[in-house]
Amino acid sequence: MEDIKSELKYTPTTCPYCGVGCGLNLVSMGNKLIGVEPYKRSPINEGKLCPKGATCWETVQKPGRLTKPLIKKGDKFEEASWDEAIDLVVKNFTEVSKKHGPKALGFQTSCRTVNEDCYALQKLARVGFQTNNVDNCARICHGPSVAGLSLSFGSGAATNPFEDVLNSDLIVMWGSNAVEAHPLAGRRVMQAKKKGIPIIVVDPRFSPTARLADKWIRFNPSTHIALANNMMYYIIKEGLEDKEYIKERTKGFDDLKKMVEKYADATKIHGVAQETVQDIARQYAKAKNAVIIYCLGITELTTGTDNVRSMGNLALLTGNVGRPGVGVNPLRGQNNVQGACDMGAYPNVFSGYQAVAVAENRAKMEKAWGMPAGSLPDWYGSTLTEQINDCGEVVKAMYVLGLNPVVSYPDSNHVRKMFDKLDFLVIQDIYWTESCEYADVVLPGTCFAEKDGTFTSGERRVNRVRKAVDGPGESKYDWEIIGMVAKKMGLKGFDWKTAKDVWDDMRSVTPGQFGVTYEKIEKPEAIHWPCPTIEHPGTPILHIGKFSAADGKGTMFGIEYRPPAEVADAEYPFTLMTGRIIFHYHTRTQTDRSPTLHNDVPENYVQINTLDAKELGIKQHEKIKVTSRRGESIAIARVTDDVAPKVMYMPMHFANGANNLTNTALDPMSKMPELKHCAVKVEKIKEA
Ligand SMILES: Nc1nc2c(c(=O)[nH]1)N[C@H]1C(S)=C(S)[C@@H](COP(=O)(O)OP(=O)(O)OC[C@H]3O[C@@H](n4cnc5c(=O)[nH]c(N)nc54)[C@H](O)[C@@H]3O)O[C@H]1N2
Ligand SMILES: Nc1nc2c(c(=O)[nH]1)N[C@H]1C(S)=C(S)[C@@H](COP(=O)(O)OP(=O)(O)OC[C@H]3O[C@@H](n4cnc5c(=O)[nH]c(N)nc54)[C@H](O)[C@@H]3O)O[C@H]1N2
Ligand code: SF4
Ligand SMILES: [Mo]
Repeated sequence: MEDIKSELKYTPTTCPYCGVGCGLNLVSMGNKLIGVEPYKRSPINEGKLCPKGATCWETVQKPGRLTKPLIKKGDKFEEASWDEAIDLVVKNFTEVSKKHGPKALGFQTSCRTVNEDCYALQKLARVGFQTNNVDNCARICHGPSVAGLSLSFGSGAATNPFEDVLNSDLIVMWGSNAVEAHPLAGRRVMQAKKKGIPIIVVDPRFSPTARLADKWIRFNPSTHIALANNMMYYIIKEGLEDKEYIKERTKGFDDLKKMVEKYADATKIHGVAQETVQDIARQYAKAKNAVIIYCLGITELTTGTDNVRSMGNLALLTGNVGRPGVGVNPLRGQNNVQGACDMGAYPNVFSGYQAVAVAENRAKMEKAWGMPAGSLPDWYGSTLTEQINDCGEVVKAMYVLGLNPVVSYPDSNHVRKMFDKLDFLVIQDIYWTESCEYADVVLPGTCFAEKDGTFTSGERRVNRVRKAVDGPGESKYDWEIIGMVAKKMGLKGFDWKTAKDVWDDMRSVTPGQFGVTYEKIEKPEAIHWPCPTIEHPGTPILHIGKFSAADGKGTMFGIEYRPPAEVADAEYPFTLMTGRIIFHYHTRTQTDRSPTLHNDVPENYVQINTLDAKELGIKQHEKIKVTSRRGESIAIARVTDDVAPKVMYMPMHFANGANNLTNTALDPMSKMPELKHCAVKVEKIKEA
């Protein structure tokens, strides 16, 4: 027994799934992972984990891992040496760039992998190919938060830490199913409830989070702006706005006031009775400290940025930003979605949101990266979604690091068709995915358990990721692979030896994170950026006293309601919403390899209302066909009143599932596709 214990190694690290960023210990014996142990010193989760965190070790050393570079020859993939694979990547990217220029290349960065990998890929795009066509998965997640909160508050990040909800007097959860999607942030909300803090959940669906609420507000899908405007109409009518705060700290009140007058009674749009709207408006405005927590119910629509600004409006109108217990907090999705954006894997900014359009920023980067003056591009690069739509015509070669677009992007048939049009596609993943089939080269990276680095959580906390075991076969660190491409091209500034070297490279050009050293984040509470100097303690709460905008003010906007791009009609009479379930993570490349998680939900399903099911003769758990203008999907019917009549809900996790149906229409400001709203019809499957 003693012997076994002495061989066990505990590696404190950060959960690889959601943006809460829980701390955990990976337990290994030699090079084998054998479990997860609570990490009680982590202030985020205090030793507790959700089903995904607790099983994360089960998903690492499983069959199907990529162990060698693969090159497509004819329609077959063959194992190749690293030399051969990297040569081919360099040859094709260089040729395309020479022939068609920097806009013919696309770089797409994962939000699952460490900051160091994200920084490395955007550096390769910019230094090696002078292109800003580099983006990350935030585009189809919280892109509208970055755009909307920047406009409202001057910074696109969450305003307050998770545990701060305990300092609030009212919690409004709007379009967030935190109990399933961010369970350990959900735990803080449950703790707040135990303290007697009231909770309002605004969601068209009776979600597991809605079950926690004191008040659940069901409204018509995707009518957020109408509902928020209607609330603000009452707040102003009853003089409940924070006049002092509006005067001192904000601008735009008159525009807002004029606009919301048109929403004196918007029940026809949002479906909520006026007494209820009035009641929650009063409750929100009168609370001493009220916090709004929101998520993808708000962002993944063609009105995403305006929905986010509407949340900003509510908070500014009532003086609820800039102190403990208040704020507007997007629950950031992936483990490192905050970080991927911070690292400059974004088409218009370098790391730390330094705009590429500003000549001094480019000059500074050119100097730091050893490039000729005037060589970095100043144009706004192509976004993730635009790169896909431009495949063939404009974009000829693409580098996809840790994303599974065939399953996770809208309209899977469209994605497949566009990938087919590329001259050259590189996919760098840890497992063989549905997207790999469309690649010319597949490169084996390493996952969280096999490398050092950092993930930045949704509260801007830079957490350490520590290596517990070696990656399989000939797999390499993702930043190391990117460095190999750069070095083969003869580029300087890519000879990092460790993850820390990459991090220090990033710090040296990023004023807001200069003070976040590996030494300082050794402690479990880590550091929240901004942290500009080595002595600086970090910044858990933003906007105290002054907003981050140039004039220091928060801005309110008059925003008009717009319906979704595709609404139900006679031919496609149902509204389909999509989202998550607690047991699976995105495209299931990892969670489906945990027997526990797989067994809980092995197959695609769809929620349909009892009345609709009755009308169509659909029985509980019967397989049905759901069809949109773009494709079809087979799913098990879950007949329930959790969704309203004519509204359905399908998890996003399954191949040939929700995204066979979804719409590619984009939010004009953030280029977010409408992943959460499309029109479908339902049919029984005829028995043979
Ligand atoms: N278990 C698990 N947890 C995860 C993830 C995962 O894959 N699995 N992914 C992580 C990531 S990347 C993210 S971004 C977060 C997402 O976290 P959430 O956004 O909380 O999760 P979702 O289930 O996508 O969507 C939340 C709710 O939006 C609703 N909704 C609310 N309002 C509207 C509306 O007006 N229209 C429509 N159509 N829907 C609305 C749905 O009913 C749903 O309950 O979760 C993170 N955590
Ligand atoms: N209809 C619908 N569609 C949606 C959503 C929705 O709510 N509805 N949500 C959207 C949202 S919010 C998001 S964030 C996206 C997620 O979309 P994706 O990011 O495409 O989904 P993941 O399954 O997380 O894919 C990440 C890939 O990275 C790989 N990977 C994990 N770790 C590493 C690593 O360390 N290195 C490398 N090289 N690879 C790694 C995994 O194996 C996996 O193949 O989906 C979006 N799609
Ligand atoms: S809440 Fe998120 S970070 Fe925490 S254990 Fe669950 S998936 Fe991991
Ligand atoms: Mo996400």
